[in-house]
Amino acid sequence: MNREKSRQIFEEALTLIPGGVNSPARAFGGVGGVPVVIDRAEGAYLYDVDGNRYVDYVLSWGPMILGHGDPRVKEALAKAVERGVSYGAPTEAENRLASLLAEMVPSIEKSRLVNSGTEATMSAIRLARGYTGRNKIVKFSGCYHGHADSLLVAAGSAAATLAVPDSLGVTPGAASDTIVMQYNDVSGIEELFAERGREIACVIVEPVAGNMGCVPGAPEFLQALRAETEKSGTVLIFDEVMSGFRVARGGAQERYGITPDLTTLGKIVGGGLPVGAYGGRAEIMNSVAPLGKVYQAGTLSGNPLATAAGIATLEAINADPNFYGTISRATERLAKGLTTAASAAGVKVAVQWIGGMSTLFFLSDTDEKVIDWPSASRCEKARFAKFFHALLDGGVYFPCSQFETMFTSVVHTDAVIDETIAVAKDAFNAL
Ligand code: KE4
Repeated sequence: MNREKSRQIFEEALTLIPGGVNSPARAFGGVGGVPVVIDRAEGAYLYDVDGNRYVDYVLSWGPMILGHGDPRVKEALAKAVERGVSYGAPTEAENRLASLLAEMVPSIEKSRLVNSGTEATMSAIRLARGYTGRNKIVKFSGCYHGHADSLLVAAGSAAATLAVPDSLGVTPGAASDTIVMQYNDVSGIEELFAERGREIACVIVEPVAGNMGCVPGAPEFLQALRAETEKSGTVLIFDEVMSGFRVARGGAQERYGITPDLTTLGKIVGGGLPVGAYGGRAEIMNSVAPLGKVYQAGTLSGNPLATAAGIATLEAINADPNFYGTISRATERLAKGLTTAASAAGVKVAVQWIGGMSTLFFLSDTDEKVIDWPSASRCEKARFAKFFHALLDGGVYFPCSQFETMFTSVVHTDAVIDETIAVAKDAFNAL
């Protein structure tokens, strides 16, 4: 496949932007080679600057659950831009989006819009510390919650791919109040809370982890988190930036039937424009300025274009009673097709999936599934890289890391999935 123009444009990018990318997750660090420079997108497809077409399983790392170029979102944006781009003052649309969040995620009694998932998690942690008067926070290795200082310890996602779990520039002071535990380890959590529960302001967790690849939280693990945090007066934060509106209409908390104290959102909530949000019990949210003494602010928070795209996306989801059935069926077809193709080629894999999230893990000889960061990190990364490039040359665009999650949209039809499986069969056989 000719990608000469991509190569030239990326060569120039390297002279202007660190690593040529505005986010390390896009740098092909985990797979090698030159990133594809995208020209446009439509439906389930990306088109690069050399005119090549790819079935897109990255979907902007999650947001594009309607597919690219949904007419309802485009119309909402066109109307919004006619009225102005940004005011820095209250708008009715912000009420609409906040009420959609409260309706779709009932644990969110009040919410605050920000501009990214990182801002959402950073703010939620500050709020939990301000509300409880405690300093310690708990996160889990392999989980990624954005790049706030206190969270860049044993992070997953790009940091894991770059094998730099602790970022330079994060001071010992910023990291020292963060306790890192093992995902899905119930006894570890019970022991920690027995010993230190009263010190802990919050636990932040991806209820369905997506940043070590797709690793659903075990029900007993999430139930233990809820029980232990309840007992110790610790704030439980479900980071649903990725799983929100993706694994169910009400996110992972709806699927698992567990109510967190705070939820963080991003990606789909902005329909591809920069929106993050955090919200939860009014009693806690009322501690946020200007009502309370936990400060958080943002020039473009609730921006009219971003809220228009977010509202249009959530309303499109709500208009289709079969939305999540469609998404799950597409993911299941993909998972089954990949598993069958790998087995036929004698390649050891596990496809782990839930709702619109999935990951094809190239398992180590010793593992039969991926349940935490240690098992994820034992996967055959070199094999994934080879498979990734064979797919890419066949016109299929997977996330460029074994530790990322694939996403499906409502326009990933059977024909689109079957087209992917045909390419995957050749790619497995070429390993
Ligand atoms: P952003 O700041 O990138 O909007 O959100 C941070 C974040 C928070 N929480 C979870 C569970 C997340 O998955 C993310 C961001 N996800 C990565 C993909 N694994 C974004 C890709 C990137 O960093 O470019």
